[in-house]
Amino acid sequence: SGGRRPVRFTEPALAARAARVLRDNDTGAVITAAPRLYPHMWSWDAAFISIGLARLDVQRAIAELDTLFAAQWRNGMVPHIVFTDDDAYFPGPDRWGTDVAQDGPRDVRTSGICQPPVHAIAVRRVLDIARRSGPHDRIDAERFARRIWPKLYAWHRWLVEYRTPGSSGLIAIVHGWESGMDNSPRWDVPYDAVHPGAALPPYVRKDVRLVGDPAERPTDREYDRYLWLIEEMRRAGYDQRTIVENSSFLVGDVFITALFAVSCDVLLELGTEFGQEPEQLADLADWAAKARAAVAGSCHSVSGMARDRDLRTGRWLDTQTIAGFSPLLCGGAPDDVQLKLLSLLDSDRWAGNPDLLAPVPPSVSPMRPGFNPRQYWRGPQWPVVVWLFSWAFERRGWQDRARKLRDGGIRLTEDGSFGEYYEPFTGEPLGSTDQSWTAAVVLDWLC
Ligand code: 9WN
Repeated sequence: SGGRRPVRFTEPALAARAARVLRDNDTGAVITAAPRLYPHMWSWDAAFISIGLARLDVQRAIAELDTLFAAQWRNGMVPHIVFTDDDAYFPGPDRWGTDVAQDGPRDVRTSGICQPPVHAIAVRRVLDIARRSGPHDRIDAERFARRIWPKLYAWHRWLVEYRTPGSSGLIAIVHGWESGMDNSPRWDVPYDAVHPGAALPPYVRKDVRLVGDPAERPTDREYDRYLWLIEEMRRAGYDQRTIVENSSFLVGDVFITALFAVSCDVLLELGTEFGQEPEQLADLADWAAKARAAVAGSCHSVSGMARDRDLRTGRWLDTQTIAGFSPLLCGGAPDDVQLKLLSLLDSDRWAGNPDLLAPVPPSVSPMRPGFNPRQYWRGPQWPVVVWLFSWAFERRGWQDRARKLRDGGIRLTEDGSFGEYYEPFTGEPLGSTDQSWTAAVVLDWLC
């Protein structure tokens, strides 16, 4: 592996490079997710980016989250993309056609789906950092937290109102992009049931031209399905009830459900501190408990791994991926299940695999058939996912484990390229470089 990665920056040099990536990706209005491949604001990227920004400039961190929430739909949904006027990304705002949506925002163009609810976590982190950085930052961040709280609450309420159909208690997604793990093998079975119709308007991908090797991106077959689902939603006028009722893809996402549980906890803590309405606080406690129970209830009786559920067929999806460790993020699984998951995580099937350059869990187990070390969510390691587990472990009081993941995350990224994802054995950066959220989580680890 040394051959491919001759460079190892010292921590101060790495932090300086990370800060430069965030500055360079700043258009003045938003920090784009990546310089060429992703020239817009993405929802969960913006949350992580604000955490990194808080280490540099609390005002700028606040502005980023304010910009995202200015694009919040009137029904509460936080859209997965807020478009800039750059047209280098496909599908752009015209293809999404959300202008027909009744609930869409008026002044900005957005996509018509959402992404994982990590925003309360970001607000909490920005506030904590600001409180340590000085009285002005503290006052600004407290004002901001009060101001954004009702918007966060509305976003969480939207997920409960529109996205917990049926009895599984899992939060449902209507497109793999909503999971943030687009082409994860988690979605292979449900995508097999998506049949792009003849009415799918033709399109030309732009992403494959912007990466070193198109094989690092999803396939054309996958893109046909991604685009077909957009077509279905467009035809439904982006009406949520219609979409959840009819779309050809409806899956209970266990990873989102776990993040939702812990985000509700965080939002409840913030709301308690800032004296928000008791009824709303009670809602959050209730939503967190239900989400946690749904995650625990999804665990496989033998492996202990948490599972997604295809809500169109009612079948559990047994594909083992990083999402199987979701109960470790939010807690609530029985002790024996939790122990099983922790030892699995440490084993050679996951983070303990001796061939990994950095001992952090890949998106899919290197021992699983179909594992692809170079393709997107089918094998590579993703620094943001490592950050989420290290953050959650710290919160749960598992300091040693949190530290190990943080150190592994630095090992993975110390070449200073800020890859979108990494080949787990060689540490080669893949997808985009100078990816904003990678730079942001590295900054958070280093400060
Ligand atoms: C589609 C921006 C986003 C991330 C996702 C990641 C990737 C987009 C794409 O990039 O998805 O939303 O075009 O591949 O999978 O998690 O938010 O970084």
